[in-house]
Parts: sequence; structure tokens; C-alpha cells
Amino acid sequence: MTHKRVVLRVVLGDQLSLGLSSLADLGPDDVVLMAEVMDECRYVPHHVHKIVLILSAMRHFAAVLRDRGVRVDYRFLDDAENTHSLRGEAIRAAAAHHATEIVVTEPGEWRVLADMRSWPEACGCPVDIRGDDRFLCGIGAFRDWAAGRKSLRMEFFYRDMRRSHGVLLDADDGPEGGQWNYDHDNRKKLPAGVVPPPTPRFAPDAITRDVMSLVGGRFADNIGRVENFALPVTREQALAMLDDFVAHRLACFGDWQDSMKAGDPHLFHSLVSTSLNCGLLTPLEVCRRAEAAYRDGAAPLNAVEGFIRQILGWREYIRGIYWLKMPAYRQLNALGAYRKLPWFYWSGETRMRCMAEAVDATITHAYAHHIQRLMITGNFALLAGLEPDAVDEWYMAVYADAYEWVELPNTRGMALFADGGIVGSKPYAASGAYINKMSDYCGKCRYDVKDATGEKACPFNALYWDFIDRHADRFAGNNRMAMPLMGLKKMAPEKRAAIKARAASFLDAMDRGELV
Ligand code: FAD
Ligand code: DLZ
Ligand code: SF4
Repeated sequence: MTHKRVVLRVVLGDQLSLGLSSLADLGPDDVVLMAEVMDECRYVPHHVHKIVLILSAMRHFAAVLRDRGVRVDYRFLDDAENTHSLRGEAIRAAAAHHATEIVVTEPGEWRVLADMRSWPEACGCPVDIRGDDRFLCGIGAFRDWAAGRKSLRMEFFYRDMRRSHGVLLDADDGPEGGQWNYDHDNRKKLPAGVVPPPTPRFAPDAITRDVMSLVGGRFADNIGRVENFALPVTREQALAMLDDFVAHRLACFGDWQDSMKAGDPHLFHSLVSTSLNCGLLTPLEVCRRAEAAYRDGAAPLNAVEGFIRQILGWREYIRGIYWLKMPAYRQLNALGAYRKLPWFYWSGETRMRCMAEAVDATITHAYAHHIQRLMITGNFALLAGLEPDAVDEWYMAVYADAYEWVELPNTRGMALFADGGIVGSKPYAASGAYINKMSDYCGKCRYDVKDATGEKACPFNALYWDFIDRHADRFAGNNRMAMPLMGLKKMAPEKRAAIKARAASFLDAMDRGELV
């Protein structure tokens, strides 16, 4: 007896796009497999909002496919026979449907791709792993771009992306407005009187409520509370988030992109990363919407260019670096950082108001904006020499938009400089002065941002100079570090010694688990 040709199409939890390459040539007898599995829910201790988001968005996406007449084999987390691994579910489904082939879009994480390479033998049929063309720069295309270059700076990649995708170009195919980069306009502090608009919250429907109770029960020890979950879980909701951003926040995005304000982690940011990363939005449509707002006169160029740079530039570049450099990238620790992660990263219990603000937002919303991630929690980890594996695990666990392809180069590369300068030409190290300039945090902090050595001195000040001192030899040849190295050289020896003593006593107290 001969079986029909049944292709099993495996769709992962961050592949929820109707235009997905693995769904391109779907036949009437094909089956789509979607599987909720424990392995993916616990390979890091995800924030509960991340698990609710993925499982609810998967269930909604399965319903959309079924409405379109697609045969979906959906495996729930509490199914008794669930093997709790993607591989195990692929094996079971291939057997149950007599699959003659498996088709899947390449996953977002190296560990999953490595596992998929064993699927042909395990499942007893060929496995076609297709490129993920939701990204605008394929893995091979990035490799070609990188080949032979001495340095892989984002800026040049971004310009090529603008040109090749025809985004924000003028009539002569040059950059709109005559410049590629408007960053110098985008570093303002939010004035005290400006109140950013509220950001949309999406009330959970019956599907999401079911998932919330499942996740609340199974992952009670994970960070966050399911009760305040309000993220977009459908394409319609994701589009509503994008509409709201374009209508109410995009115009101010540029000016206050780097600003921080106590009690408001969202400010004028878009909040589209969770939807982009699980497939509810595509990067090109988001960039086109922003460009249209500029062409219609609804948003200025510095805002729109600044926003598009994040998506067409940084997001694609970061993903390119991940696949270019893995698996070795995951082991890099160029600055030899070995201090254990302090507990306040998980609890928010610290006297440093900037850290408490960033961690509290993270616990409450599974979100903090880019400058909080880079210049507060990331900067502290860099200055204090926290161990990159632990820092990576934290960033992977706490944010609803975290997947290794985007988390790892941002954390190990951009924030920690543990890649030795692949992503950034210099470390993003800053003292309290920067935080004070860009936020309203310091005024009510227990520490004094103007002091570096006293009992109440802002820890970021002593840690900053201690960091420069510890790595002075390494940075000696780096032009971009000339200023701080000169500052260190000019510092009176007694002051230098006092700063080092303050840094050491602060770190000792932190290591002992004292409230710092
Ligand atoms: P906006 O500020 O409105 O920016 C718009 C979009 O640009 C984002 O949605 C995102 O898709 C993209 N973007 C902006 N900056 C970056 C960047 N550096 N890398 C990649 N995409 C970018 N982003 C993630 O999506 N997942 C992560 O796990 C993640 N981890 C990070 C860890 C660290 C240490 C740092 C410094 C940054 C990290 N980022 C991560 C990048 C960035 O902070 C988030 O994308 C952003 O804060 C998401 O909020 P938003 O959608 O409001 O972004
Ligand atoms: C993040 C996540 C979670 C929490 N759960 C699942 C799941 O149960 N099933 C699934 O297919 N995907 C899940 N995901 C997303 C995967 O972790 C993601 O596809 C891989 O990390 C590759 O990017
Ligand atoms: Fe942070 Fe220092 Fe400002 Fe306090 S004084 S909020 S620790 S930068």
C-alpha cells in the first residue's frame, strides 16, 4: 500500500507569520505541527509574561490557520502524551501522519538548529530547513557583507540596507534629508513637564486567560506575575500597538529615545519588539509605516530615521552577528569578568535608584527600554565585572522579547564588551554623570551622584574609574578611549587610591549580599 505525500510543517512559537517560508507551498494534505513543550518553557527561567505571550499567541495563530482550512496538529502543554521536546513532538507527529517530509523555517537559536540537524534520522524522513525571509538580510547575505571586512560596524551595514531596500532615500537614491544619521538630535533629556501618552494594554480573552492560569500554576516560581499580562497576542493587536505608536509616540521617539524617567519605562518607545520577534509583525512593514508617517508630515526625520535605524539597522545587524559568530560567541569573556550576579537583579532590592527603577520595570512588565538595558543594568554589569554567562541568563529570562539571536550580541557584545569589540568599537561604560544627565533618577537617590569616594558616593562613579583603571592596558591603543584614559592619568594618586578603595568596599558589601 502506498501512502499519500504528507508534508509535516513545523511552526515554532516565534514563527507566527502567515508568510512564513515553511508555509509557502502548503498542500491540502499537509499538516502543520505546533507544540507547546516544557523544554522551551524552561531552558531559561522565563518571565511568566514571556511564556503566556508565546503560548497564547501560538493558540491564536493555530486558530487562524484552522479558519483558513489548514490541518493543524496542536500539542498542548498539559497533554498526557506530550514528550516536552520539539524533537520528540516532531518524531511523534511524523509517525502519526505518515509524513514523507518535514519542512521547517530555520529557528532563531543555534541550540535549536543543532537539534534539528538530527531530525532526519530521528523522524525517518528528510527535513527541509528553509531560510527565514522575515528578516531583511539573510544569514548568507550577512556573511557575504562581513567577508573580508576589518571591522563590522553597524553604520555601514545600515546604509547598505537603506539602499538595498529603498528605505528613506531621496530622489537621487541618497539619504533623505542629506544625512544617513540623525543621532546627534536624539540625545535629549525629557523635560520635567512632558508626560508621555499611555501605552496600549490588551485585555486577555478566554484563550489568554486559560494560558495565564496554566502558566500561573506551572511557573509560580518564575519572575513576574501573570495577573497584569497585557501584551499583544494576535496580529490585530500587534497592528493596534503599531498604529498607536505611529499616531502618538513616533514623532517624539527621536528626541527622547535615550531619556529615562522614574515610574515610566515606556516613554515614547514603540513596544513592538515582542510582536516582531514572535512573527506577529514584520520588520519591513514596521519600517514602511514609519516612513509613511514622515512622508505625510506626521513625524520629523530625526524621529523616523532614528526608529528605522533600530530595526533595519541594529536588529538585522545583531542577528547577522549572532549567526556569523556562533557557537564560539557564547563563550567569549574578553574582559575576564567573573563576579557573580547580585541578587538585586532578580529582586530589585537595591538603594541605587536607577537600578531599582530598571529592575522593577522589568519584573512588572517584562520590559525595560534600550537605554535602561544598556546604560543601567548593562553598564553596572560591565563596570562591576559580572560574569557574562549569568548576565546573559538574566537578560534571556527577564524580557518578553528575549531570544538568543537578539539577546546574546546585545548583552555579551554591546553591553559587556565581552566580544572584545566585534559589536562596539568601545565599551558603553558610563559614570553617574551620564545617568544624571539623561534621567530624573539621581535627585531622590540615597547616593550622591556628585561624589565618587565618600560613604554615600554614587557607586557608578567609583566603579567607572576602577573599570578604566583595571583595563587601562587593554584600551591603551583604542582612540575612542583616549579621553577617559587621559582623565585617569591626570587624576591625583590619592584620589585614584580613594576611588579604588570605594569601589572595592562597595563590591565587597555587594558580594556579601548586603543592601547596597
Ligand atoms: P524601540 O526602542 O521602540 O525600538 C524599535 C525596535 O528596534 C525594537 O522593537 C527592536 O525590534 C529594534 N531594536 C532596537 N534596538 C535594538 C538592538 N540593539 N538590537 C536588536 N533590535 C533592536 N531586543 C530584543 O528584541 N530582545 C532582547 O532580548 C534584547 N536584549 C537586549 C539586551 C541588552 C543588554 C540591550 C542593550 C538591548 C537588548 N535588546 C533586545 C534591544 C532593545 O533594547 C529592545 O529591542 C527594545 O528595548 C525593545 O523595546 P521597543 O520595542 O519599545 O523598542
Ligand atoms: C519561547 C518559547 C516558549 C516559552 N515555549 C515554546 C513552546 O512551547 N513551543 C515552541 O514551539 N516554541 C516556544 N518558544 C519559542 C522557542 O523557544 C523558539 O522558537 C526557539 O528559541 C527558537 O528561536
Ligand atoms: Fe544611580 Fe548613582 Fe544616580 Fe543613584 S546617584 S540613581 S546610583 S546614578
